[in-house]
Amino acid sequence: MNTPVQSLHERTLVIKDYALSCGFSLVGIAKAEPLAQETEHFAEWLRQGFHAGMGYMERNQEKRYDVCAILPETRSVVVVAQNYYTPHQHCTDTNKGKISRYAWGDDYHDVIPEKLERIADEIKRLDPNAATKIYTDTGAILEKQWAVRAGIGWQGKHSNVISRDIGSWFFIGIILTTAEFCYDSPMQDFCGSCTACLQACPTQAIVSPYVVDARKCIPYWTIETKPDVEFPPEVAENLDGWLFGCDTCQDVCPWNRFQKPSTEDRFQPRFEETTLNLNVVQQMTQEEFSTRFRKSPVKRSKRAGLKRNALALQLAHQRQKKADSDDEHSSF
Ligand code: B12
Ligand code: SF4
Ligand code: SF4
Repeated sequence: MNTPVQSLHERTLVIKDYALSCGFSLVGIAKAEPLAQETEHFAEWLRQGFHAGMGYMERNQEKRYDVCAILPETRSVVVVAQNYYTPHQHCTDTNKGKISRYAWGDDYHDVIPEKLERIADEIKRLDPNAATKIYTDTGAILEKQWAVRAGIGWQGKHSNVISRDIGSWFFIGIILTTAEFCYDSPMQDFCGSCTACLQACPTQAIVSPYVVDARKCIPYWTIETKPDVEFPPEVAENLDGWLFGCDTCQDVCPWNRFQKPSTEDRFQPRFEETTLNLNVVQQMTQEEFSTRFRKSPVKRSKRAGLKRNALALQLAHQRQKKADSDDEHSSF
């Protein structure tokens, strides 16, 4: 029979070992306290309009500030990191558009929750009175800030969380619980004087260190906007080959140089493709789109959205070609 573990220290070790055995690369636990400074920064981000058309970011501020507004009497925030790095690269063919690394395989919204539920069940086995609630990009929670507080990593200047062990190619999963554990310390910042991501961003979306303006960020336009929304010229002209999402700021980060491959097979690129032929996208029927992207993050853009993205890239290539040929002629 399973007996509840009594010591807080022992219980913490058991739950951390269990999370790692579920295939997560890192696990940390933070004390559930109001996120005072973080929500101040968040409010400033909203005031500046950096959330673009994501109106949902304006709602439920009390939950972002204090997780007890979600689950009363939450004591602990268990944070896990799911590595999604696979050792493949993008090809540079201009007839193709790049898919962001996180979207090469299955949708993490399908992969991670079942594993989080298993950890939540284990917490309830250890503490039968515990209540739990799981999240992975599914609610009004400042996931990156909790990852920092739980010692998973620090928030890089590109605003993603970076681990010294596995870089930044990971998703964050969260379990709120009323159970008590021993707590980790926040991770210190290891960006130092580096500014590689700010310099590499094709649209200058990292408006100052740690602050991303979604109005300029390629993933916002290629993933989050409705298919009938046109890209502003400064984005359309600087897509840098991205058809869905964008990885440039993480590609250049020195902390991603020695990434370890994910043990989760579901994140392997579907059909070994990391880019898509733009003409093929343009001709895709709804049936082909639904079959190809079933349970893939790419389905979020819808067929019409992906076609809009492909057209924007094709037009950008045409403009570039014309500019190159004009240059050639003017040099005679
Ligand atoms: C909205 C959102 C987006 C938006 C806005 C991006 C953004 N940076 O906020 C868009 C659509 C653009 C986006 C894009 C991406 N996203 Co996104 N997104 C989210 C979501 C739903 C909310 C994030 C949020 O709260 N943003 C609000 C802003 C204010 O928060 P912030 O960027 O952390 O800003 C803080 C800093 O500016 C800080 N700050 C201000 N000044 C200073 C000064 C210092 C010194 C410091 C340290 C901090 C600091 O204060 C702010 C608030 O605390 C989360 C899931 C979740 N619920 O948390 C996923 C999430 C952040 N996304 C994720 C991913 C993977 C991506 C992409 C990589 C996908 C892709 N390849 O295309 C890109 C990355 C783009 C980028 N450089 O940020 C992952 C990140 C995992 C990780 N390792 O960090 C998350 C956590 C989802 C998940 N569960 O895994 N995303
Ligand atoms: S995801 Fe792309 S557009 Fe957004 S901040 Fe990073 S490099 Fe810039
Ligand atoms: S590229 Fe440099 S500044 Fe940007 S997140 Fe990585 S280490 Fe930090």
